[in-house]
Amino acid sequence: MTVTPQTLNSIIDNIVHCTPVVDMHTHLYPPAFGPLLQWGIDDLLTYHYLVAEGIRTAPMPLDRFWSLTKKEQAGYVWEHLFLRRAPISEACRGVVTCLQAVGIDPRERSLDAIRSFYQGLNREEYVETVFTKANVKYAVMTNDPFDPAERQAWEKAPLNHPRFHAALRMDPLLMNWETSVSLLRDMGYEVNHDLNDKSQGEIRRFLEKWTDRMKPRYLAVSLTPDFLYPDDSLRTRVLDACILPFARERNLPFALMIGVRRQINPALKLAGDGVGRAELSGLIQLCLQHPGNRFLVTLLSRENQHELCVIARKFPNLMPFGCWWFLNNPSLIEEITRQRIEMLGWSFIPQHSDARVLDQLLYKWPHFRRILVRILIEKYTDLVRSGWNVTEEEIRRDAARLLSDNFESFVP
Ligand code: HDL
Ligand code: ZN
Repeated sequence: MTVTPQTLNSIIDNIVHCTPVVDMHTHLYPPAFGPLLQWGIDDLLTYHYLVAEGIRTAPMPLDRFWSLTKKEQAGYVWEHLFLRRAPISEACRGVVTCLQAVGIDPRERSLDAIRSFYQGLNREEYVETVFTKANVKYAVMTNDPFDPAERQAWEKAPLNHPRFHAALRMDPLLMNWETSVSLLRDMGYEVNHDLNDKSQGEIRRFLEKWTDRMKPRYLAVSLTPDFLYPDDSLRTRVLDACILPFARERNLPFALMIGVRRQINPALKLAGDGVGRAELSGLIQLCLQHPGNRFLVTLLSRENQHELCVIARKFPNLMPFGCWWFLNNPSLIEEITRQRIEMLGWSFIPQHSDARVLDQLLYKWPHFRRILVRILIEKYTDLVRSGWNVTEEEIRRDAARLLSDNFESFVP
């Protein structure tokens, strides 16, 4: 049915909110992984984004803050960012959206009263409640075999939950070969520092074992802004001899997350990372020299976004995704998503949540959908004004591309 300018807004709003999303990058875990799954108000309030914001508002020294219990840390954040100030930042507003989504009275200021709501929940049922409310089909995790807690979880229970899919994350392998050698040796792989043929074979064995166990949707790495390729580093040799051929053989895309200046303030721990504008010649060479590989790419710096759109126009084996981390704010999501539609049409994945706490699906996706509705209303209105007639079925098809189909066709 052809839509009119009068009906366009409500049709787009309804379709975007009713279209399930695939959340292709998160730090969530299924209940079977035990304490790795963060959820509830105290985990929400101690999210590293809020720790960084909270520390700015009050004079508590960081070592004293880290000596507090999680509940005390949550109380500190609640006091300084919610009670003494309106929770106006995106991460603060997100907590408010989460509370509203589960029916907690927004006038409730007692953290203990809020806690009592979560204490009464069944965790397994709450997982289903959150995914249903957020209209998220499933979440792709970040699974790092170099993390002992992660390894232990996989050794205890294979992944068997329809709402959670794996992604094999391998930062140490590419960002810190020296450290990886001892970690891999501890795991029983006969590798050495000079990356000879034996070591290359052992890296492949590592990739095979964890791919067979995790059945990841894609391989992933987070790279610093100065990532270069090719160069005479061990990183280039690990990529060329091990990871890229393996990914091709297993038909696995490789997610490149570029632009993190890791630990610019180590005292902030997980909140201590920064951002840097990345040099993208390496990304261009990866796409050019490896046409048989598919690359999912997200960049952390706002200054790299237009360049990423241009590179994506040159390489169909590159799929841009998400408004990552410091970009996951309305003002930047607006700018980046408009740019991508104007230069790439529908051929990109607009968002991932990067959620670390289960409940965050209840804000990260509604906040994004609202922005996407605004942008699509503007873009379809422009199209109708230019003379194209748009049907409801076409809008439904296009929205599904952005929110799930592009991921599922690029990542079989
Ligand atoms: O490397 C990553 O996957 C990043 O998303 C980091 O986990 C970061 O700490 C984060 O949580 N960003 O939202
Ligand atoms: Zn992440």
